[in-house]
Amino acid sequence: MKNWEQAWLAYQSNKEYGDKKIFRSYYTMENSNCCRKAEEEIRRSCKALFGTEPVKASHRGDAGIVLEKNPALETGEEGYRICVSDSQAVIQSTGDRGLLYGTFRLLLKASAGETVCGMDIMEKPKNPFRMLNMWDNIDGTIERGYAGRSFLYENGEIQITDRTADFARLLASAGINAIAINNVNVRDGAEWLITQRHREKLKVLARILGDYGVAMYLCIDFAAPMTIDGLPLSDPLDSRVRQWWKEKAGDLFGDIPNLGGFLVKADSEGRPGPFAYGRNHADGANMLAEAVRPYGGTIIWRCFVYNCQQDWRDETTDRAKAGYDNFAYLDGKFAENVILQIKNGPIDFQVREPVHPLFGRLSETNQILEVQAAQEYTGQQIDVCYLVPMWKEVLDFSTGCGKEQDTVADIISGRTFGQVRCGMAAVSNTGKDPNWTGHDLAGANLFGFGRLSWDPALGSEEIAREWTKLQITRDPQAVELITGILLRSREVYEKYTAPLGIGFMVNPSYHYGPNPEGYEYSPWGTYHRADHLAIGVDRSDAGTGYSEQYFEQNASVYRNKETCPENLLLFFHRLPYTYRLSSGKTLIQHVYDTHFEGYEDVEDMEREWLTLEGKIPQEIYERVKERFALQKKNSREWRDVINSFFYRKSMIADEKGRRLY
Ligand code: GCW
Repeated sequence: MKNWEQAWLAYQSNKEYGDKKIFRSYYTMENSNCCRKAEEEIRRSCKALFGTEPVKASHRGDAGIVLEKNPALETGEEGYRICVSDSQAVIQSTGDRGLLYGTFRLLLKASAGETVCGMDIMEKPKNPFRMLNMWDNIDGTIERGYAGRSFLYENGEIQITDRTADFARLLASAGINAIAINNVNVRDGAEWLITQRHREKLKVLARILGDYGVAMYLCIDFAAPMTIDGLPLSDPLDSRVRQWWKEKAGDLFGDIPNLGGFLVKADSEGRPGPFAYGRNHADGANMLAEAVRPYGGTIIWRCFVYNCQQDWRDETTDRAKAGYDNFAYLDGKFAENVILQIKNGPIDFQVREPVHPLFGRLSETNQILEVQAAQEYTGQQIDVCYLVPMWKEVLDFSTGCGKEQDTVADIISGRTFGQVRCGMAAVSNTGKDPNWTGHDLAGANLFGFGRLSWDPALGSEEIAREWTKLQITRDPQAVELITGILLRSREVYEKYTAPLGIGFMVNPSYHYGPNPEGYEYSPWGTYHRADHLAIGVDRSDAGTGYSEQYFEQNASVYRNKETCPENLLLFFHRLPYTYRLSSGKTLIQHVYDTHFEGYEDVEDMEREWLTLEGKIPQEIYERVKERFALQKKNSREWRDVINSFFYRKSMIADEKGRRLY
């Protein structure tokens, strides 16, 4: 297997590494599975990095690396302390997973070529849940998958291959500790994952993940009692339904080691849920919570609920408001083992959206922030788009909820309201492609998600740089160049696609490429309502009132077009094309300028990439080169389609005299 097929665990040979004496041998008295995996990783990495086979020392004093539990430390189960002298690295934790995470931290530092001698750190994850959501279907396809087919399933069966453990290693090395293994849209046979039919392989999968400290979650079909066992209904308050889930939970938890619980998409985009019986989301979630409680299980319930059967002529229903309307009033009604999972924004993973207004409102409810590493609306892993800066904006957003620590990062870590079941989840961007993520540079999003969910205070740049060194090259110039591309990629993507927070000008269903009216008259509720004079939906207090779902600190900013951040202007306001922005430019001129610029930026990024030939692994160079050619085509198309659309609507020419069609 090629190094790059291990993504950021590539461990590219570095025989000149100054601190390699540390990696000559290791010592441990621990024998948990996690610890064994840590030992395995030490052997594997040293071989690849330094060409040496470290020995297991029989005396602590002789060893280069020591792994030991230390109950006196305040690391918690997952945290660690790493202390490195000139000749020995001591990794300690109160828990086994902490030893594994600590080992990965030390090894990744060495793999990045950084010195480890003198290191003295104690780190703990800031978020209890750091989870990946696979949208893999049991037939082997992946919903919104852009890196090939699924490596978890084929033809209706779970696949256990070398990739399974490799994936678990990747997750643990980035600090990810939970995974939902199937698509939240549970259909086409995936309903049966919770039956005996798949049990043996499910147990093996759970064990492989568990060895790396990754808890396994299953997405379930809310109507499973009907689908699987022919019950007449799936009303969460019906005693037969409750009993069915209790037995199901007993069966699953009794059999499968390392099962965390269920992730549920209910009453959303056609999935069944409690609404059919006049019940609410708390009724639904709590029923399942009661079933899994005896086993310490958790129910993660998604808040992506809205009317997807809207009539475009209806101007009063605002999809952006739906999440809040469906869940805010239920605060305090959910069982302690229920977590609500909330997308970063109120619509759907657009390149620019405001932060979801539920953050800060749920003071008595566990919550997880959901982001999408899969680049559904951000270039589909054809265009480069490093998402960590966007996720950081969300995490750093001050909700104004009245507590001293009021950012999204504070809330989802439990600092604000004292919750313990909370954290972050990302929709995975992986598949069967040898490099895991299709676009090699998309590896930075998966790694970045793990690192950021471990510690939201890490910088986008530091994560990008670390990832580049691990996965692509340690060559300092190349690292600077690639980091530079990553850091500006989202802004570039934003420039050539839908402007000023308007979103959704994409091709229906597959969501790649421009189509300004692709969703305009559809039932999905994502309208921009452009006419010949103006564009946008007034979501202020004078319009749909969406801005009023925020605490006053933010509501007052959003409801006025003068104070609304410009990159969200068309999300919150309906404005004429002649509206003047703070730069003095008209709105329409801003659209033209950013679209011409965005395309030029892509040309620049491509030009820079081409200078890397011979400096980085050839296969990576070639693959990314190909993607840049496609991105250039895509960005040119976006530029032309968007500019033409606005020109044709407004009939206002470009001030700079560039040709519009
Ligand atoms: O972004 C939308 C996607 C759907 C997805 C849904 C969701 C899994 O287009 O494919 O379904 O969101 O998050 O549930």
